[in-house]
Amino acid sequence: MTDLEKMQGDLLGRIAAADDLDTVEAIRVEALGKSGSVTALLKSLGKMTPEERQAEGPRIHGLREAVTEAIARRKATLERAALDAKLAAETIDMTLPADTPLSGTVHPVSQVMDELAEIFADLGFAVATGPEIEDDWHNFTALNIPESHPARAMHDTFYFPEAEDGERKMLLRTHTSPVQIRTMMQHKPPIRIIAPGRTYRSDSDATHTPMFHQVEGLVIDKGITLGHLKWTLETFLKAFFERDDIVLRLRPSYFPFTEPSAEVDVGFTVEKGKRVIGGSDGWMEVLGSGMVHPKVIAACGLDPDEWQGFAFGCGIDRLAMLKYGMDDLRAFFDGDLRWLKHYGFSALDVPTLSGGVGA
Ligand code: 2NM
Repeated sequence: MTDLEKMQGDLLGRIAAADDLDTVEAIRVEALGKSGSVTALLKSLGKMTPEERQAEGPRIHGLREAVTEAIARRKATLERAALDAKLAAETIDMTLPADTPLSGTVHPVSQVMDELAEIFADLGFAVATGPEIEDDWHNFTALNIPESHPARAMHDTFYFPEAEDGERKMLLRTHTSPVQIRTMMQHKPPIRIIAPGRTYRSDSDATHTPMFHQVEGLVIDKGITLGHLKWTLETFLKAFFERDDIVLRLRPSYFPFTEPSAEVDVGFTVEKGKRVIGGSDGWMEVLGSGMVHPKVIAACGLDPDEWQGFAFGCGIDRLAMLKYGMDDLRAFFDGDLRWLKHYGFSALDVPTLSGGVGA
């Protein structure tokens, strides 16, 4: 074995055996540093005859490359192991009590969800939830949105990579309607639920975030009409905005899952340059709604000749902005503590109908 081979074997052995980054760095300095052993060999090339250099050059450069590469690989392995250990050690149990009690605030979205639950509980509605990762049958097909329907493109859906068997196409739910589908399939009517939660669409600008919050409502019973729908929405909006002068305007519209469908506009007035809900100086689109399509009822295994219903949906983030006078949607999800302190609610301020839902 030549001296070079012995040196290389020795260095690579020590690099492989190094069990922390400091040891690897010490070996690097010792071999490749300014006065390192490999560096000295490289310098010695300058004093050789051209013939010697031709023979020794490739061997010395080969040694340097082998050592450099072994050090880089060992460093990467140790860094990955250190990160894995750190991640494993840094788990946080979010359910533990905070050590500075009540220093945080309730996010306006959570506050509005609590208010919705309170108002609709008073009308006999339960809160239903379901998975945010859905399959394409619950998110689209059951809602009378078949494969080729343009509404699928309209929803800017986040799809997961296709599974090997291509069986269940999975996606991030684009609305909370799959919760209503699951409820209709699992429970015998009468059904009265609201489904609040996170929804996802690949859309991002001043008024859209890729994750947003929706609430949808569903009533299934015998003899349900558009009149029940309008009364329910009017009663909800009066309680939510805490005003009696709420005026609704139902405008014919189209959704694949309702027939007929109506866009619900709410009258607003302008106070101190800001639009506030109430009165009727102008109209603002706030909700979508309609009578649940017989095909949707049938897809859930119910007889549409026996059961009818209405459904509605709206954005929770927008409801919060309208009620609490925030004008930048993106600030909702920035996690800026100053914003949270300013717009957040006290954890002790639980919304109640008697105390005012937004007290
Ligand atoms: C909306 C507007 C109109 C809706 C329909 C259903 C279901 F599952 F019953 F068919 N859930 N939600 C619906 C109807 C949602 O949101 C703008």
